[in-house]
Amino acid sequence: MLELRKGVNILQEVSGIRTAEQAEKLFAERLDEANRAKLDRIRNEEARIAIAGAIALVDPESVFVHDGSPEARAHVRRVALERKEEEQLKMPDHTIHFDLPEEQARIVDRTFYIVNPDEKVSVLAKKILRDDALAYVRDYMKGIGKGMPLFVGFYSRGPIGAKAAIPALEITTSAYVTHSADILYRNVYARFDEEVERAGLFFTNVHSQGPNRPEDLPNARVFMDRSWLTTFSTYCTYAGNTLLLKKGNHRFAVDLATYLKVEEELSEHMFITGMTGPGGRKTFFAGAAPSGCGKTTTAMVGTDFIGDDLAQLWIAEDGTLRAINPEQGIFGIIKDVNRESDPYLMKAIREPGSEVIWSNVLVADGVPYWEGSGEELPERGINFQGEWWKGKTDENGKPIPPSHPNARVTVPCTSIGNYNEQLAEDPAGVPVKVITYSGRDADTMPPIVVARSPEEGVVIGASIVSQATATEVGVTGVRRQPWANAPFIPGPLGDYMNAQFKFFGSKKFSNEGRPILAGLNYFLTHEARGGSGKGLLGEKRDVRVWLSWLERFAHGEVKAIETPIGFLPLYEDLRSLFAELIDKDYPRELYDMQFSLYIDNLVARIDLQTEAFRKDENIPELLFEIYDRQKKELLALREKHGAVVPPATLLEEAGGAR
Ligand code: OXD
Ligand code: MN
Repeated sequence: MLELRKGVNILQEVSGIRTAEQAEKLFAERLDEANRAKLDRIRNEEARIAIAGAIALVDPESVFVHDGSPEARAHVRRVALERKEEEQLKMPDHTIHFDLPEEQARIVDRTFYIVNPDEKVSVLAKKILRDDALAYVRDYMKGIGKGMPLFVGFYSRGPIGAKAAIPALEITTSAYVTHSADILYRNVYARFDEEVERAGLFFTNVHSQGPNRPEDLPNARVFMDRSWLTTFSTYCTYAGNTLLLKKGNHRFAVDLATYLKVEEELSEHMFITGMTGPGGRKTFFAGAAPSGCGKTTTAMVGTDFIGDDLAQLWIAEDGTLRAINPEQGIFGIIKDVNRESDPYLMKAIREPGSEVIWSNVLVADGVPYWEGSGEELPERGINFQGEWWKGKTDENGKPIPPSHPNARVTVPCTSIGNYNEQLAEDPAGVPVKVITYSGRDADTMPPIVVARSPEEGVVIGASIVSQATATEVGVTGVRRQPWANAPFIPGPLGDYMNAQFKFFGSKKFSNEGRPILAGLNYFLTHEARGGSGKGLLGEKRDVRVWLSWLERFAHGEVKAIETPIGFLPLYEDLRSLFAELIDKDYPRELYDMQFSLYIDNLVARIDLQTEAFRKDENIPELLFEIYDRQKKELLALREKHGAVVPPATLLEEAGGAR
């Protein structure tokens, strides 16, 4: 359930600014003439009250209204340097920002949804009661920005005017956060009122890093008020915790899609990219993967890159699935990024011409370095924990890596060579034909499997499991990661799942427009699949082949083997794509290791998921029916052919390819 405007509006309550008159009085007192004039262009009363409320709450020294002009953008960059939130690097327009050593990722233990009494949230999320959140905001945020500048920014989450785009306010004492927003989001100052009118709502984000001292970090909080579509973020700087236009507002968008736009829209943790197929046709993909599992790399493998992290999807009047990227830049992980696997990104960050904010990498003589770059690293420098030298260890004797595994680069998409700006800016979105779901799965799912029906596709998404990554503080082990969106699903998973079934099963799709849904897994290892080598069975460059096979399949140009878990590719088709696209030999033994069904692993996975989802409430019965059916079919296969069933046997069982 989601009820907007329910309960006390915390920003209004704590700031005492509830009416237009109070807001106007505050502006007259606190804004200089130039900024008051800029703010006067924004007429939406609710937005003016929220902005005034944020000013009264944070109590900054000055207020800067960001009108999106080049001068305003330059001002933000200048203040970021002056206040030492960023430092200039050797390359023009490149800066470095460091987050505190203990805040190198999302602080999931201090991230909460603000809820009203009796409101349920996802079992995978943390919640705080409205009254407790109110007390926190009052006790810790009042006056938190004393002596600091406050930036008021207006952004659109998506191409302005797109059906699924939503405008948002980003109000922060951090010039770095505003600078990041300027790279990652479209400024909508000039059309803010119009966009609020069209979308029917806007998001409000209020942040202050306060004094940014390690000792304040236990008090750091990220709050998302579902009812008032407002976020609060304190005592932190890492963009995943502070630039709540990104994941904070994504969570609200998920909520809106789940409860108020059922069978109309979805809001997903997905990249969007196009592949050029035979005859020059373009086929678009949207793919989910947990943070730190290669979404950015996959997106850039396409010929028409649109986005690397988030997707707003809807069913258009013509029955096609449409997608927009709410962002226009990337906040990408910079580990194992090198010329071979990420040529476009490397060009953008290693050659002049792009604006780049680096964070938490190693800097020596004004040049940033990171692990897995394929370049020689300096022996000394400054990194996320201060001075660094080769061999330096932490207090437990563990070696400190030169750059943090969750170090990032913030880059505009226009700097990426294969970005299709024209399509990415089109409010009509791109037509998506293929949906993929991935995780770091070492032993169970084959590299590609296409769902036999939209419902089975939803179940592939529900069943993602993945190894923890460096994107969340203090998280380890293999975890369930439903739709790779779980950290951003506010309500119960059953509600979200229901919306997924309704959306992908919708009759509004035309035959041509209905997408295929597939699992994609690059992380199978030799060890788990009876190989003689070590580590991963495939390479990053294979991704092009997997996507291209899906492209062909979506157009009905290749046949496949039907199995209990879905359709698998035929060896010959893959072999010729490997040869044609990446000039690589693809031995049959490798295919067999990758595409044999490891029945015990698959059944164990189904059991794990069934048990976990059974503990949750209101999970659609359809999920369990599909698991049961698949399990039965898998056990029958094992009975007949043993625990590991090679694709040739599966083909025979299926009575040929189809
Ligand atoms: C991100 C994340 O930064 O998912 O995109 O952590
Ligand atoms: Mn992400």
